[in-house]
Amino acid sequence: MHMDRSERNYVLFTAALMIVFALALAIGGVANGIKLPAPELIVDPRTVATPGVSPFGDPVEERVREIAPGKYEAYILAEAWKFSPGSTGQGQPPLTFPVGSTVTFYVTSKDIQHGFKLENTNLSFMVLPGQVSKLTATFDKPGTYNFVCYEFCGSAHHIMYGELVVEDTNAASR
Ligand SMILES: [Cu+2]
Repeated sequence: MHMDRSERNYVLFTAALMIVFALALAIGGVANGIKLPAPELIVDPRTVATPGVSPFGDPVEERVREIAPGKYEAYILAEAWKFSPGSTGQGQPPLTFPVGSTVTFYVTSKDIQHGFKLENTNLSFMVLPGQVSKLTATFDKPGTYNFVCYEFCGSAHHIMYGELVVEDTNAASR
């Protein structure tokens, strides 16, 4: 089969590019430890916040729970335009953990697509109605971290943010 030289070059270039992309994925996943959030659970966005149906229906103060010493679960419900808990600007309690805690976040939306991005960390994931996003992180530095919705979700998207406080327990007991 005759193949024009420039066409062959394009085919070779494309094949080489795919190898480069595959390597970049492998390096990103293995060497840099990038974890993709998997949909943990499929839920019905219309009922997910109903008490008794899922942890997202629990009283907002009880959605952050210690499951073992230093290990926490946080169930955060996103909606236009707040995170519950977390959105202190809209009357929600902040997410509070002692320093050194390992936290597994479970986040879902009860209306439209939102995002969850914790400032100054690599913690970032999309929040979709109907599925629960899950990601685990450890907080070694005390301080207040803000998190924002990074998917445009309507007229008040810019006020959709929350606060995560990592408390310095050593300083408190001194
Ligand atoms: Cu949003």
